[in-house]
Amino acid sequence: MQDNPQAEPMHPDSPTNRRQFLRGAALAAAAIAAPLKAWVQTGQANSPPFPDNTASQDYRIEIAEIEWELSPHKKVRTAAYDGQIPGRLLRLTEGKPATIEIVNRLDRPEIVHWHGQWIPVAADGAMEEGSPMIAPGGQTRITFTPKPSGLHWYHTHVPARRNLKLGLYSGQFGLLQVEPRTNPARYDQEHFLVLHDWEPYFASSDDGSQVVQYVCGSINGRMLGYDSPVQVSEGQRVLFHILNASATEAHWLALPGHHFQVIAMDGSPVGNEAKVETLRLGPAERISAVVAMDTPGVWILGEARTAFRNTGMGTVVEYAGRAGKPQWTAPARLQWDYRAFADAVPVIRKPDVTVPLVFSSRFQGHGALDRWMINGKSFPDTDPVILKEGLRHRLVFDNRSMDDHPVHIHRHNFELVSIQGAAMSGVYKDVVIVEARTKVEADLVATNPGNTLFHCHQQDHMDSGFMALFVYA
Ligand SMILES: [Cu+2]
Repeated sequence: MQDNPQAEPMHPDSPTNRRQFLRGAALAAAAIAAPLKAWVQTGQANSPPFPDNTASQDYRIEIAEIEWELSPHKKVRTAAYDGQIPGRLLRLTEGKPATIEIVNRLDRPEIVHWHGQWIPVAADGAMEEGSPMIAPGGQTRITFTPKPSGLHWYHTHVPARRNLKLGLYSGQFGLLQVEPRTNPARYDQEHFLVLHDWEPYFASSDDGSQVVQYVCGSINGRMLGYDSPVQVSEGQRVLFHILNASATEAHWLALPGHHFQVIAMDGSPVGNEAKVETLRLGPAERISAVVAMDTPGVWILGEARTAFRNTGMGTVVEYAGRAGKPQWTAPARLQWDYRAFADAVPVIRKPDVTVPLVFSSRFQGHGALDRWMINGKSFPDTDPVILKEGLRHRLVFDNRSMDDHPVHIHRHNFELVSIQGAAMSGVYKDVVIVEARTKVEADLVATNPGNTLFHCHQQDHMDSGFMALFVYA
């Protein structure tokens, strides 16, 4: 494990890459504006934060501009779903057809992507695949059969480019929980946590190119200290379903005195339900983890890095009968390795086809966003990848750049089969962080014909060419 950068212990407050260093500096200054004094009841309870509409598989989503209160001291104007952030939790049953009506009250075209679902192009919600856009003031109705089960989400798929009001910089995201026919998880309560960064702005990185930074962060649309606490009792097992809905930032989470037993990633049960002290979620990644509540107190569940936590990215876990100021203790190190959740003995399979995908960037000059390339070309000029139905395609993600990339495949998932040459199995994902200067291999079995978009989920990267279309032969 020594040679794997994912296993390198990092102090929570030391920079983990060049961009984080830069951001840490800017955020430290911004943090002063985020007082942690008012642990108020807001009425926007953490539990249950969402209406539970299990009776019907039919939903209506309205996209409109709103003013949203992240805290009594911080309001943002943003586009959102159904007047709330995050949008409503949609609970659907696997295999039972659902109809969703989407109304666009904005003055620009929009589109809603069903992230993690293996559904037809017409419903998937990616214009690059050929899904229809929803006209300004228009509406559409889509029908699909939810599959697979697990924690997924829905979000806008419009490019933002230099307009930081658009795409995932906005509040257009919500959770989709697809219930399996049988639910084997053992827990006393279930909580959903959605991370997001707010008030994006362009800043210069140390090499002169532009990157996006943020003034504040939230969990379930509220800054730390301004949401109702997660209320637990000693001895309970609490299942947290966590989504990172940030446009560009990976986040680290910790709950002092507790461990997370990871049971699923991106909605798929993992080969080994390992217990860890810190979680890392790249943009669009999901983790479902059980926490045994065995350290009574009032705790902050938050970004493990102080600069980010101080922008508001945290919530409070409060044991019954305990009161007082929420406590924070930094984890000893930031540690995350997908291989911890793999089968104990890897199942080795031979691919039918190997697909090399080399990621690189080109500096576009001072004050400009880098241009991103797959196999030397930027979208829309990237070469399409040809999939053959029924075959196992080994995707070789070769990241030759200095940035980490959370790469995402639409309408399918893939199984991680190696990281830096070490074989693994049993971890299925639809987003994987390929760290700077590393190689990850993942097997995609082509079972859902139709155009399939592959891209980096970092909004500024996908907008700058980091996309390719996979098409069935
Ligand atoms: Cu990227």
